[in-house]
Amino acid sequence: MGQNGPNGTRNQGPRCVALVGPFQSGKTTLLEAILARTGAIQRQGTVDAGTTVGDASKEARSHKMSVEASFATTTFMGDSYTFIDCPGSIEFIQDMRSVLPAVDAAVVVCEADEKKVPQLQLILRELEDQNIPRFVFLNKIDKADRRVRETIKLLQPASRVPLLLRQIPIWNGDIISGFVDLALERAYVYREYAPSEIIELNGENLDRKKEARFTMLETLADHDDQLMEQLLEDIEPPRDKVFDDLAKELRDRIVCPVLLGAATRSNGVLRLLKALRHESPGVSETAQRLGVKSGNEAVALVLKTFHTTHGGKMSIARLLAGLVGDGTTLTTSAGDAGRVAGVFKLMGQHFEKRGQATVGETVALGKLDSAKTGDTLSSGKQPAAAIAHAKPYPPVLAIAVQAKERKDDVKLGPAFTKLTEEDPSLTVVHNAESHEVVIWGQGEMHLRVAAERLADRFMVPVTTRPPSVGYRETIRKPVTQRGRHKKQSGGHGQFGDVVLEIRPLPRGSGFKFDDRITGGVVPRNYIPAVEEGVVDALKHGPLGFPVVDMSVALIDGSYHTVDSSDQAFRTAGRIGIVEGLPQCQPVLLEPIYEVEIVCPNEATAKMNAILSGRRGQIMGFDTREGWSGWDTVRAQMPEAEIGDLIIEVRSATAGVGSFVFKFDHMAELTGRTADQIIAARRAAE
Ligand SMILES: Nc1nc2c(ncn2[C@@H]2O[C@H](COP(=O)(O)OP(=O)(O)OP(=O)(O)O)[C@@H](O)[C@H]2O)c(=O)[nH]1
Ligand SMILES: [Mg+2]
Repeated sequence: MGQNGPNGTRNQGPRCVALVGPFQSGKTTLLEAILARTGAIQRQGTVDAGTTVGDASKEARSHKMSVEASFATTTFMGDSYTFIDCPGSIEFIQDMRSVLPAVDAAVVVCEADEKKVPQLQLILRELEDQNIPRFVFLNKIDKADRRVRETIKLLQPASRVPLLLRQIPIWNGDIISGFVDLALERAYVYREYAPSEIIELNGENLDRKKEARFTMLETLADHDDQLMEQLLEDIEPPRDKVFDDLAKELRDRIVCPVLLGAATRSNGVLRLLKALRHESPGVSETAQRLGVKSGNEAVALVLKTFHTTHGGKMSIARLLAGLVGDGTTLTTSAGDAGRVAGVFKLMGQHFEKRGQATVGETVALGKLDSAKTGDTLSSGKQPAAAIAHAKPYPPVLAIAVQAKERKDDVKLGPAFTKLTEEDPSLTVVHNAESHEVVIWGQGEMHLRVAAERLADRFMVPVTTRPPSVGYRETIRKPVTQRGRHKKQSGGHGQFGDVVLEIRPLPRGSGFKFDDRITGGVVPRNYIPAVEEGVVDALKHGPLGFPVVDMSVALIDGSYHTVDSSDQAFRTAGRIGIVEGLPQCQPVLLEPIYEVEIVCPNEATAKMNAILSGRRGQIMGFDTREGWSGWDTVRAQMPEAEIGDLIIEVRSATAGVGSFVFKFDHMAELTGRTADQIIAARRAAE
């Protein structure tokens, strides 16, 4: 037993705690309150004024929302704590997923808002899957207009384990003026920007406390027979025993304790910090959870790669074993080694050089070129096995980007590398056919911020537009066409002459070339050139798109002993196609994808409407496996309609719906839509 707290919870080393939760629930404000309360900052800033540590980046300030994880280290009662303020928007959820493996606990910042329950469920699911002990901090209690117990009932379906109310509010008319801590059995009144004041509990509040405390103990007793017996026999369990149970059941992730507060007024913050101090596990338990052995060899997980404008690349990492100092050589699991150039303390965007870091600390490590978000680093001779395995969610939206100024073209490649190192849920694809560089990401804001970051952080201003769709064209009718190229220019002339039989092929066949020349009317050695000319002409059909699903047979032709050449036959082949295809009833082909949407089931009907509005064909519904209250909708729909589908899906699902898609087949497209696509293509050329 530790002397300063139950369950030996003192001296557990530096902690690392993630602040997570639905969009705009108050995480950044809570971090601000924690930093102010622990003296790391002089004054509590606000998100609205753009003065917080968590949202200090230019992008976060301009959108008034968190768009990446930010880190701040502070000291509370002699212990070091690093808090990670995670963005709430599902579009930026990868930043949360990347840091979770290495944290000791998460504080899930919530509010009493029905609409945010699906988001809460999504976040809790990540914590549950990664086995992270978690508290709920029920924030914005200053705005509460319903009983806290009702709020818990509302939120409970989002959690697989019981939400354990361990504080109840004290109402003063319509507002909450304080709270009772059910474990401590003490009552407090809130004071603005100051620790709450202890008050005497009496009358009705005393009765409510007894009842609520009993409910809390009953839940704890579900996993503690001795406590159950005490409750049945009406024996008051000792306070230390209750704290031990709270800590144990939190660490075993079988309950999720709920604390109350208001981050803007710094209410409930001190109790939250004390709960973290006494009840959350420390680094040794976290290392054990991850299978990291303690010892002299350093093992660290990179929570985020960050490219500072002046200080170069930083790897923000939590040290799970050993020590790291200036000059320590660290190796990634893939075996790439690098030397640490500087260890830095974190305070949002601010990095401060410091001495070596010890186990449990979360610091920035300078200049590890080959390390990136999610990597496991070690100082041992053998690379350590990778700890984190969370693969990013598949992307759902794309934009094509171009450097605003040509001179910046060369800077784009390195900027993309940095961008995707920092955020693995972004991918960059070069489309050779359309000559476009396409960034794929998790939503509109995610991509907008990526483009802003290219400009602000990596100094390459870009223009963006929707990426082009992979249209093709094909033919419906066969034709036999001569292609003749004859040119007399001074001395040496050019002569090539071919007859091509052009035929449609079934969907998905691609292109076939046949040589059916007899009697050497076109000499062998020119035939590959004919094929080249044909293939070249097929890149751009009469409608403006690559031509597929057809065959060309070379059936006849003639040559000239002096004037014929590869070049001349190439041209003849091309002419045959250019003149032949328009007579073959060309038709547009559009890519059709199979799309699988997941959404809370109250939105399923809306998904139907969205899909039919986008030329989708619904293939089936199902309940989503392992997700109570969610559905899966399968459909086939044109690529062009998937383009911005996510925007509609998100707005119909309070931000939580998503989908995956894969190419299925090409389908003929005629009529007005086809005419518009062809006209747009012509206009663009
Ligand atoms: N009334 C009230 N408002 C709060 C409280 N905490 C935060 N807010 C407000 O809620 C809004 C969102 O706060 P943030 O701290 O940015 O929330 P967040 O969870 O960090 O948001 P994202 O990171 O974008 O998901 C701001 O306008 C805050 O002022 C609170 O305790 N009471
Ligand atoms: Mg925030």
